[in-house]
Amino acid sequence: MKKSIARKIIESHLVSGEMTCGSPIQIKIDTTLTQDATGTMAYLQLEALGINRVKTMHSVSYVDHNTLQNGFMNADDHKYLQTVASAYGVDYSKAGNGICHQVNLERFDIPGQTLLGSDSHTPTAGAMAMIAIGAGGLDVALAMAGMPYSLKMPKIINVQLKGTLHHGVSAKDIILKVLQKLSVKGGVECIMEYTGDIKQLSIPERSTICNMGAELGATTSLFPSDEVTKEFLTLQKRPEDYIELLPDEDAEYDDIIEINLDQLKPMVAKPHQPDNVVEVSELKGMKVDQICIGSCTNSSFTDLATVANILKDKTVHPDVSLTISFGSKQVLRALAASGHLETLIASGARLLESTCGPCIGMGQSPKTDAVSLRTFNRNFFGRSGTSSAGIYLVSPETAALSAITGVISDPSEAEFTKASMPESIVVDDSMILKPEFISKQQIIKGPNIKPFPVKRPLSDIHDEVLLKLEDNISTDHIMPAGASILPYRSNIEKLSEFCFHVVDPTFHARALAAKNGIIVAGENYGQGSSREHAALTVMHLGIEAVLAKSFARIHRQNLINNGVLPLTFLHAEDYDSIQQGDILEIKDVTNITKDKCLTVYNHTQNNEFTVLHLLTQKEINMIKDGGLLNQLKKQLQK
Ligand code: MIC
Ligand code: SF4
Repeated sequence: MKKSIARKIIESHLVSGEMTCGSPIQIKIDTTLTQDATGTMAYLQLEALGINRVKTMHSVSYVDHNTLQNGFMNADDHKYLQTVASAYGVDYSKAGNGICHQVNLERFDIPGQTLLGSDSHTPTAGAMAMIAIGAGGLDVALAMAGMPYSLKMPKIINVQLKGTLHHGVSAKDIILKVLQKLSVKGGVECIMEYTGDIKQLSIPERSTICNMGAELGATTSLFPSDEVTKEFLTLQKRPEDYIELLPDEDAEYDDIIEINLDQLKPMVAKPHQPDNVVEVSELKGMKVDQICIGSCTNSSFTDLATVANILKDKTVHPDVSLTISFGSKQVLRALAASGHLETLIASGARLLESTCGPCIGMGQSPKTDAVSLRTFNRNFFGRSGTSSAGIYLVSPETAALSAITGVISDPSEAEFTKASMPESIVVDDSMILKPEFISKQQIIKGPNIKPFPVKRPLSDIHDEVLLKLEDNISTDHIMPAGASILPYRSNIEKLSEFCFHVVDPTFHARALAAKNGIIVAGENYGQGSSREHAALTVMHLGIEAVLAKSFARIHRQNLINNGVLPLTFLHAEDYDSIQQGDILEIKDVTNITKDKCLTVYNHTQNNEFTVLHLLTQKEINMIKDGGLLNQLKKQLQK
């Protein structure tokens, strides 16, 4: 068989299983990353596993989400993360060093390796020909403990890029086009492998495309490792990490998609889904209130130097607030050295830290009813912190030009130079602390660090439907982020007060009163972030099962890991027969077996329907034990 790159990497890391589409497989994980907002839970779970130090080739803990602390909570988290990293043999990247995906790309990603990260945009590393997968914190903790990662063998889709990008059209427009074609669930259980006319795309441009593959629901995305990769690694002063990794000629794929770059135009994703994509020309002239440039999608040197080229000798429109967040300290220093930083300051742009910033709602919530243009990857309802605002996702070129004009503007009609990679950069890892292997007693847990909750073993389910939801509910709906909520990521009881808050502010009180409950949802339930907190808070509030038309991959696994049953309707139309408040009984659930459907009896409507659990035997055992940690503890006791 002629092999794709994805197949080659999976094959060389296969621990068990058959590499046929949809079959359960396990792969060896070489490296991991965590970030602070998911990391505290991941390391508490790692501690519970009782190992001495991590068993991966390399693991890094980043602080990039909650950095501008108000109160002691984030600071407590940072100290815990620093000390636990030091105790277990994990590198610790301090706040301000950069966004995890950008720094990992610069300093650690190696072609041909596997990476598991507790952040859904971990596939950014696919730009360096890696199998890089986003997962819940517990899965990452297990990988750090040396256990293989379980997944279903994905379909491998070849995205062939044909032609040349025109002036003003960028990598962001390529991935927005793919999202327009395939939708936010078009990549579920797929790997997107990019080939064709890719030499014109630098590593940061490739990373933009792989990054937003997460919005397709894809397991991961990747590019070959070629001359462009070699140049990038040489610039990063690690040429020894380079290997060539190309697909075999006539490699076999499960599907092929073609994107014609010659015809591609600047694109924009309208509120409130990343696949709600049209050409920028359709919205040309729409007045803009706020523009945010940055995030792990578009904050590289080339992105921000191109922004500076557009802003040169111009000033930001009086009605627009423009912020720029830098991908990393390295990017910021390179912009300073090249003079671009001076241009950005002179234009009136507001410069933020090298962190996620407004992307995760840490500040810069737009004004009521605002139009906010962002170079980010997600525009889910309420994510910005202002429910009435409309978030439009665009390229840095579209964002920068619109910042000057004050209206949505088409960069293919403006004159400017696209920046290329710098000739040289300063490599400075002084903000990455190496582990000192301190004793476990020196791990500092301030009062904000609370133990994580665990579920009781599976028992009969006879509960009220506490919420009935539509399609494409994201983890930002389930467990919102934002500056006032994020400080409680290490305190599930407190965090759960905000569970489903943007959807129904009465949910928390109703769930507490009911003690147990069921959630009913449409397609693609749980898309978006890998935040395990969306499963942990729901579990903490007594939700025993989620019945949905379909699930997003990471969230479904997080539910299973935490003992909550994810059930899929056999006939999607049964969804219509259920009302919020109905009482459902999942018959004989404690005797759940592999490959057998379950029957749900609706006591309120007096009807019955069938649901599928699609669980492996291992997952059934996990659900019966009340989650993976309970199961592991039980095994350790034997
Ligand atoms: C996001 O972009 O939604 C986040 C914040 O980076 C999340 C992780 C989190 O919720 O902590 C993600 O993408 O997984
Ligand atoms: Fe951070 Fe935004 Fe990237 Fe998530 S998507 S890692 S919040 S920059």
